[in-house]
Amino acid sequence: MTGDGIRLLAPDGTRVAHPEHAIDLSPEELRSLYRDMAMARRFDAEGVTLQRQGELGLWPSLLGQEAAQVGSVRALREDDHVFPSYREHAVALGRGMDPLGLLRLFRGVDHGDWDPEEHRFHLYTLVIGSQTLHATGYALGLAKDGSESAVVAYFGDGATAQGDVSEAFNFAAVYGAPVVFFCQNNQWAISESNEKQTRVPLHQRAQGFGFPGVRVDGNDVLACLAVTRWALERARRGEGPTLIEAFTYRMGAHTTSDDPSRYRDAAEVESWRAKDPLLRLERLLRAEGAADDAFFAETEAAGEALAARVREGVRAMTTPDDRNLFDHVYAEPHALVDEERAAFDVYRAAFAQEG
Ligand SMILES: Cc1ncc(C[n+]2csc(CCOP(=O)(O)OP(=O)(O)O)c2C)c(N)n1
Repeated sequence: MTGDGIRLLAPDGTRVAHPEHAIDLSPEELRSLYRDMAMARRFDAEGVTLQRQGELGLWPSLLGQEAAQVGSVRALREDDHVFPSYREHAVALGRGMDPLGLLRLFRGVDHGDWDPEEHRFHLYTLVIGSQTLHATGYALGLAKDGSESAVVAYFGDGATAQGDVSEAFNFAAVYGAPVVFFCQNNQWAISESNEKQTRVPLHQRAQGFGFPGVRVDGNDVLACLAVTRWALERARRGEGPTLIEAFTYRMGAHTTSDDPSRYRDAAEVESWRAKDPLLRLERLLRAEGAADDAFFAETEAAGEALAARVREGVRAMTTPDDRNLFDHVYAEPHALVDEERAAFDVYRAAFAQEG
């Protein structure tokens, strides 16, 4: 254990032994973890570019958080459920989500129209921390149905200052909900640093609610996978919730609307660059002879192909009929909604008359 948490892979690519969280992965599994991180990074970079080109309204970058997301999602079974925040693009890809589904939301052509049941990946949540309550309730429902599925709720360090998260922790603890609280501590809640958010390390907070909390090196994909597996197994055995604090760093801006140079030091960003999660696994793969130049070139080409596909897909998206705003307010027709739709039609017609 280092200050950065449970670690199985050091920044220089060497393995670190851990008595409780050893992991045994084949070279192929290691390569596929690398590939998933590389694809997520390329997809994310394309999100930033598309926003800069005016094709998306906003993009929250995951740069730096690939290991936390890819490692944790790899631990899930297909029947488990994910309740994400809004930065979980690598988790979405790991669940088999269509990347264009995410981009439609950020282009503003739909409200996040994916079916949460299809990949058991629920909707992105911008109301900070509220998905921890949804996840806890869902986990209790699964347990009451006799299911062995578990739930993972993703949220940031800033979310832990939100009342909803404490309520979710308490409820999950008291009722033994099969939920894993996966906090990506990327050090900043927009411009608020950790020091302004909490007086105790975040993982220690679980103790006060009566369940285990652990810190894991969030830039170490192996440790994130091993620790999430352990927490999910606890959940499945009926031992209740676990808090995982993945200690990581947001390398980019909070969103494309943010300028981090106004509140954080370039030296801090540089110090984290040395802990890059992809570089770390690349070093291991090369040192153990599990991947060669050809593999990295192929992976890069696959990333470029993904980027080209999403770029094309985004540009081909058509603007929806804005009357669909009224379509899914209620399951059944509703007089007030009909009235509002009619008023909207009158409003729109006024523009047509003006020419
Ligand atoms: C309930 C609520 N309060 C405030 C906000 C404004 N807000 C948007 S993102 C954010 C910071 C969240 O930081 P963190 O939880 O650490 O997640 P990160 O963005 O770093 O992944 C805030 C305060 C919000 N969306 N919802």
